[in-house]
Amino acid sequence: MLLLAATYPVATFATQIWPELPGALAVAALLVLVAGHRGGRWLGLVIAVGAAAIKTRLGLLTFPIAAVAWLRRGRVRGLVMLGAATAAGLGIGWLTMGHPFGPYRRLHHLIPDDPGLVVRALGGLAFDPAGGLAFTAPLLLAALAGVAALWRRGGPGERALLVGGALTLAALLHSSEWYGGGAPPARYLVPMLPAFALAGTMLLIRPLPWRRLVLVLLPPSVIAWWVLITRPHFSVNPGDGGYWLADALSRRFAADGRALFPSFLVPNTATWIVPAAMVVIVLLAVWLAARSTSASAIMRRSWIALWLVAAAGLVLTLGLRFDSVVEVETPQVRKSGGSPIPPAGTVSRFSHRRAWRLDPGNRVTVPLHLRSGTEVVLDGWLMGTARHRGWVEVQWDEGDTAVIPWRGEGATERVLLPPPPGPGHHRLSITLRSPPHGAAALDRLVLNSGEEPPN
Ligand SMILES: [Ca+2]
Repeated sequence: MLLLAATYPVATFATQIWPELPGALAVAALLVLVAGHRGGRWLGLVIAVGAAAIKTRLGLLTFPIAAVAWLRRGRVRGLVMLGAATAAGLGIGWLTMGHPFGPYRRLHHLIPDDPGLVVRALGGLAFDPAGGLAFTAPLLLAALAGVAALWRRGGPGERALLVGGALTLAALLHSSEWYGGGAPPARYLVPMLPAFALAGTMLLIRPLPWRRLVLVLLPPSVIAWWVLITRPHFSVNPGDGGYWLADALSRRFAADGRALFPSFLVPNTATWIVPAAMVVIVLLAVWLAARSTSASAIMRRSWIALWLVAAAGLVLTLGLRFDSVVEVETPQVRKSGGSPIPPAGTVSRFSHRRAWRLDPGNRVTVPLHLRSGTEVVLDGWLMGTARHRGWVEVQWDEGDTAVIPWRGEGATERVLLPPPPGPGHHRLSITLRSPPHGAAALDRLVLNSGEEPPN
């Protein structure tokens, strides 16, 4: 319980404006009420309606639990009361927001219709660092292994909670905002904390050989709590596939850190490889712990060493991997002037084409790790007078400056840049020259290895 209270997400959301923790509290209070055998019906109804009045979505969790107390005292009366309470909850939404579900959602949104989005939402809620559980609350993800036991051994209140959790999850699957918007990771799952806690308890009370290994999963939650409480601006999801740790690594090591984190908003190779690797590692650890108590003890004792080795491996990979596509707007690129496209503050940045805007005289410096014989192509588009009279000044490291004409009116203009001085780590500076009222949007650098495979 202490672990749950003192780490992510409780200790983070407790300092923020989101209604998720009051939701979790309402759920916990309802569970206590329906666990008793008498009374609590009216209070339960008030809590359920109150939670739905704060946020309609919370009603999906609170009404099923409140229903337990009413339906066991007679079906007809219970249904009438629940119907009246549901109408009251929806009525409050209608009065305050113009529609029972608020301005964005409608009833048909409860049924997802895009299989690709369903996969992205489920994968993201589990593994996206900026929108899911794996990187900030891995203990909660591990607790899911106890859901079946909770269903079997729990009372009607716990089962109603799981039904409400499934409804809430289903209601997220239609939405490209499954990650909770600009919130800390997995915001929409936070009201289900009592379900995670009870499912986790189901694991801890059984003498499973690997249960004490869960200690290994504690550091990410503590670090996430500490970072987000001391640097609250990191808790705002940029919505562009970024994540504070990936971005800090990018800046610190002048390399593409985002390529190593599995974003489900801006999918990359890591989106499929990293979750698969995590699942394999966890299954391997469970298998080892089940086979040998000494292996389990060694893993448990060396939990800090395991994390340090993982962190060292991450930094080493960052330094050794070669770039293939580098987005110019990403954090490792040093910007001397210019502005982001779309502009700062744009919601759902992942749904827009993202670039860095250069006005005349502005410059970007891109750190690159190149294979031998790499050809560098700049993708972007031009605006204003730069479409007819634009140039870029290109410089590799401290070398000579090459001036290259860059003109055109296409949605994507490609320009071949001078060859790099050789393989390895280099810095490429690009400066825009154009008459006043010209600008260029630098989208990405595409690095084609010179050693094409023979056809
Ligand atoms: Ca881009």
